[in-house]
Amino acid sequence: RDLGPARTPTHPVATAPVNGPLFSVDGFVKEFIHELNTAQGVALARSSVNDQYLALARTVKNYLMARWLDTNRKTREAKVKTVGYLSAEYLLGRQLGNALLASDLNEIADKGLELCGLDLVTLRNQEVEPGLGNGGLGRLAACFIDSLATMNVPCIGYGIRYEYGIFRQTFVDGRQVEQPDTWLALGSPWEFPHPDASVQVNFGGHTEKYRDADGKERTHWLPDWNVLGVPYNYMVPGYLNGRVNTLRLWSAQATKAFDLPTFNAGDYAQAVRAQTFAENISKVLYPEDSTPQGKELRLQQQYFFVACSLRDFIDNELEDDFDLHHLDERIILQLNDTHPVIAVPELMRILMDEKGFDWDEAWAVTTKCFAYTCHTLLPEALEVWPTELLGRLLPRHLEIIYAINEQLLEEVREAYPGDELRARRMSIIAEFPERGVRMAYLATYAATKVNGVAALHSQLLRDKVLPDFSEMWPDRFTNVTNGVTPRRFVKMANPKLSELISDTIGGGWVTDLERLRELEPFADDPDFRAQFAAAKDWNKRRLAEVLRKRDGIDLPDGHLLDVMVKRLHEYKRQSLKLLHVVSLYEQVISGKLPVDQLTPRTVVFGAKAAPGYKMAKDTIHLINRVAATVSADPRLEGRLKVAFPANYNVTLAEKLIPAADLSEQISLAGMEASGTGNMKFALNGALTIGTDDGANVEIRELVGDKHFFLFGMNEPQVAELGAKGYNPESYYEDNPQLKAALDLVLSGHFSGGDQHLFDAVVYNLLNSDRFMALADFQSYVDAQARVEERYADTDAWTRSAVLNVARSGFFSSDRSMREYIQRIWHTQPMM
Ligand code: T68
Repeated sequence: RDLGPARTPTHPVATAPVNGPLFSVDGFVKEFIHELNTAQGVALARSSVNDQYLALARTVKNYLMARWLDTNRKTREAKVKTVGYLSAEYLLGRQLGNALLASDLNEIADKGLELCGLDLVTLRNQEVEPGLGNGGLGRLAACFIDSLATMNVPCIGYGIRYEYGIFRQTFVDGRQVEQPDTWLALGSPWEFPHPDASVQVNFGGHTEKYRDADGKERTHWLPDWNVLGVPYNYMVPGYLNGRVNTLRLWSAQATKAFDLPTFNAGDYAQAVRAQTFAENISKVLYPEDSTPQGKELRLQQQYFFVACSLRDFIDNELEDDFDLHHLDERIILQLNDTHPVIAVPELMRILMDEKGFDWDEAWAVTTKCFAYTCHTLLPEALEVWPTELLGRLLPRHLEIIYAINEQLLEEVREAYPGDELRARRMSIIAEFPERGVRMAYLATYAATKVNGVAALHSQLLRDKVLPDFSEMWPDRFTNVTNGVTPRRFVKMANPKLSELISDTIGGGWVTDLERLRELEPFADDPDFRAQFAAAKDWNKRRLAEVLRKRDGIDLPDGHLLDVMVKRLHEYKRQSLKLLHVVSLYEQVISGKLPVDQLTPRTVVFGAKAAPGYKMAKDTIHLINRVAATVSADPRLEGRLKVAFPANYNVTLAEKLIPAADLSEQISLAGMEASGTGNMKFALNGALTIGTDDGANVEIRELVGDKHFFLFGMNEPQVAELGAKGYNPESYYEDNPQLKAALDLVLSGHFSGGDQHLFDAVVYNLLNSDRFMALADFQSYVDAQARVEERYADTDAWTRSAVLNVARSGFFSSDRSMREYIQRIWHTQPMM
């Protein structure tokens, strides 16, 4: 980036620190109207809600601007170590509410807008959330950068500015239909593009050897095409602390908008079309959660953002004369799953081919600069890139990966002489079903630390996914249990509960969540419980309003609100929840259960399915059909309702989670790495019904068995049953309640008499049931009976809910960040 000659301004205004608008209602109104008039180019009287929203966003941004510039300057001057968080996904949620909170502008904005005849809530609802992630992994990245800013830790989040984020889900006749997410269409007030700071990224071609001036053999990559990465900066404001970190997302642009030879050959249209090809790279987020499809464009995306980010940090964040042998003193690059792992050979390439390091020097630096977080246990979720593809797209990187692998295998053979099987097992290069690069192995070998995301997950990662590596390098492995930001998911999403908490124990909990413990004694205070319950009711009424407007769904009063929201995946077992619903319904309509013995309950599902995941889409269809049938059946007398609002996203989560009574966390034990929704529910006073899986284990330990509804097999039992041979049909034959539920689906009751519409879902359960839903069915139903019993005793329920809040402070992402800092990153907060 060309910053031009040094400047020596003489005007006092040019040398003064940047000043934001005045922190008062007057200052706010002035700035708002100014933005409306000069940036939007409209008068208040003629402005649309979108004009007003954009002007408001820019106004708030202007308040944060001085702090941002200040943060950047101070960080640069201090030359401290920065966290470079590398993530292909950031599921940010709406920005305005968070920015208002972080800058303490809520009250001023509210009053100021009122004086303009406008309503803050209406303007907030105008924002389209940037859905630049699939689910938990992307949302975790967003929580982490929020915590780092709040804790005054220098961090740059690096990622991709997808033009289309996660698809918008609609239902047509109960089936999922995907619509493009046009989040940029109405304007993007939160971003700062810097086309002048674009970075070139190369692809393809071949490599050549040559001798440098010292006679050393060196390699040269001669790529055959390239694109530009344009950085877009976003503010990441800390909570009331004056720090504003940066999220830098890269957008792909053609290096040459125009192909002159083609034009000269007479094809004008083709000459311009070259542009679209390059720009495809950041066009769309892959909606595949947990099952990467190995598509070429996806590898292009991964290399694209990682190459841009490394180049940006080295060229623009470090001093010109910085000695890269000490790179690890200035950055730690956190690999958010394997998606950015191509950064490892990329850094090796830069150091060797561009900076003249020899192999050992480059490897010594590289291995100090990376740490790797794994987010899964599913074998199909571990990325393996075919060498054919990788070599075609990134020939130099494949060479480097082969060389890294040779070194790894040498180390293995030295440590375990004669154990050739082990060497083959640990090879970064897989030979079957095709030759491929195991990205998790590459990451594990290169990283200083490898972590799982919950205690159980980290243990299973060591024992089952990477046993050879953890045996050879036990100290490299660690656990950091995930967390969630209390700013967005409690303070912002649950204002009534937040007010009650602050009135009771003061406001310090927002940045020191363990202080929620101080609420424990109030669980026995009837007055406090009444206020707590009142906040829950308020949240339910707010949700009812949202669902009525957004989805045309009516939420009945006084129901137990039973919520299962997460990606649709077989391992998460939405089908188990559905079987429970169908079973309750079946028992009532068959006369086995008097309707007045049914606890009034509304079950809410929210889930997107990967567009190519047939079983998941069929399950969505079935849920919708069951929802329609059950909710319309007069025999249920409004005592059981199933709601499935389309397009579950962060914005809806912020309304749904605070209203929930019961949190469904029912994955097969050993399958959910952590979960983070589970934490958000507990912190908002929902009780969990869950398996011993992921972070559920830790939630249960902390809130106590009495306040958590545990069911199902644990991980060793799952392994044992699998080893013994699992026969789902035997559960169907032996359990009349389960049989009746499945038979009702097979009868066509939910499909207008079509007896085969849901064959795929039902026979998958009966014949294979990879995630053992039928094995856990009875235990789940029994646990639901315990839920109903507790719910019938309002005081006992509320007491448990209060204790869930009071004992869940551990699940703040601030705590997660503290652990990364102390055990993995060794960075310092700035004062
Ligand atoms: C989730 N993973 C875990 N993956 O499933 C969840 N995958 O248990 C955990 O709490 C969370 O990560 C945070 O650690 C994902 O969300 C993906 O979204 C994903 C996306 C692309 C490819 C593979």
